[in-house]
Amino acid sequence: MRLTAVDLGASSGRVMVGEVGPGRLELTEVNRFANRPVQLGDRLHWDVLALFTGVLDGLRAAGRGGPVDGVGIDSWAVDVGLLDADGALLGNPLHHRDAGHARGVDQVHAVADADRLYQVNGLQHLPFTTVFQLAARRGTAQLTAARTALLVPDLLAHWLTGAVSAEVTNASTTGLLDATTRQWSWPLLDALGLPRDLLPPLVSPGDPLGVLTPEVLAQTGLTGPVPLTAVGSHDTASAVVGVPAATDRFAYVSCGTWSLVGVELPAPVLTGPSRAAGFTNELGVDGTVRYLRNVMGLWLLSESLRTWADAGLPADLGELLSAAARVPAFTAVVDCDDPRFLPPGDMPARIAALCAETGQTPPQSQAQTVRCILDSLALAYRRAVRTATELSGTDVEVVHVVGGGARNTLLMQLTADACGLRVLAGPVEAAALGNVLVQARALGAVSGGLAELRALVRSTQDVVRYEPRTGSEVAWAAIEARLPAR
Ligand code: LFR
Repeated sequence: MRLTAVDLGASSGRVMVGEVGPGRLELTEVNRFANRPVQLGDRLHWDVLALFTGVLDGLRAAGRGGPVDGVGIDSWAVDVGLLDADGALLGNPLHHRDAGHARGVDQVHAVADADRLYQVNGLQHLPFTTVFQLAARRGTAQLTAARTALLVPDLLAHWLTGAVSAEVTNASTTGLLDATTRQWSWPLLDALGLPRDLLPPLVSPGDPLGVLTPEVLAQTGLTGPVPLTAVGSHDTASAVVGVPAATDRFAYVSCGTWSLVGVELPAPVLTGPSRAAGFTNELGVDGTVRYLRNVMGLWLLSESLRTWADAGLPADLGELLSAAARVPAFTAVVDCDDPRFLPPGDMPARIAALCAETGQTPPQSQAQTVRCILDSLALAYRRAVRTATELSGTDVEVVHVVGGGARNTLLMQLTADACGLRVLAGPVEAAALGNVLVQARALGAVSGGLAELRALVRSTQDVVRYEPRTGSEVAWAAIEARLPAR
């Protein structure tokens, strides 16, 4: 079966063709396009029409290579497009790195304090969660006119098929879904004064969403009917499906712009210590819980590169990583989760300021800055993996790293050293693989549960193994002691 996966990330979108069948899983990229956020006045937006165009171009390219048997969409989470009563888009969706969302936090906490909120939605506190975004926009002309809020993959699915739905893995990141019942939390919505019909009916990965409209078929040259299937539409949910685990005892790092670090569980952990440690209970494919925390991730590196390029400094990632490998370890480490790193801006300056604040010598060179970022990320992964297992009462024997960061050999070795565990790095395109696998299963090309889907990833994709180096535990324990846990 020949399936297309639309996988949208914070800096680029991709359309991939997956050839899937028993023993077969091959992915080919047919379109990659930039995803450039747009600052308009004081607000940061997604250019969602440009993304839609990239999707159409990708479908057209997919069709040139053979028949297209289906489509699935995944993207980053949280952000929504608002539709008016005519179904028209009310402005471009706001980007979660827009600082204005945080204004909604107090408004939400006024009706449900942080403890209560965690009991309901099980989410780590992030100031940009959809519930805060919507609360911050209460009373605006736009939200008043809105009749439907659609998460980004659901918005694209709507434009491709006409379907109006909310896929549950992504819905679980909004803060408006009850982590226990896995339904929209009407009491929370009512308390916030948000209309219930703003939120569309929930669907699950594997559910059929409809077929591409005649207009889309005409625009892409595809021959219908082409079914659109709900997948784990939250990219992290699809990426976790694409983890090539051979055991249940694994932790994962989905390593892209964000790093999502955690374990897979059958049920949420809604305890006070779990909330205090910033752990989230997002939903995964097949009823699983993604018990994880957000680590600021490669954003620290990509924003540093952007800052250097803007200043006319060398910004070649490969060269900087080689230079960083030669820098002595642990010159300085920062808390990657400091909220000051969230918005776009001058990361090297922010890193230097944080080092000075914590009594460390700030990095002097670009290579030292890169090394500081990588050491700090590995330290954050160590803490998150250990805390996830402690709080959930699980035990892991391996850390799987998937996503673009799996290519970063220095970061992978540091992660193995810091966690004191074997790291299996790859596949890079785990989200697209998870996307096509869930479609393939729904359409009958493969069968089985997550274990069978992961076995297919394992037998078909390249994975690189990193073992922790002897003696590293002493060094990492010392560095951990230098930086107080948040
Ligand atoms: C990763 C991701 C994270 C989510 C963040 C914002 O791409 O989806 O899981 O917390 O983006 O939506």
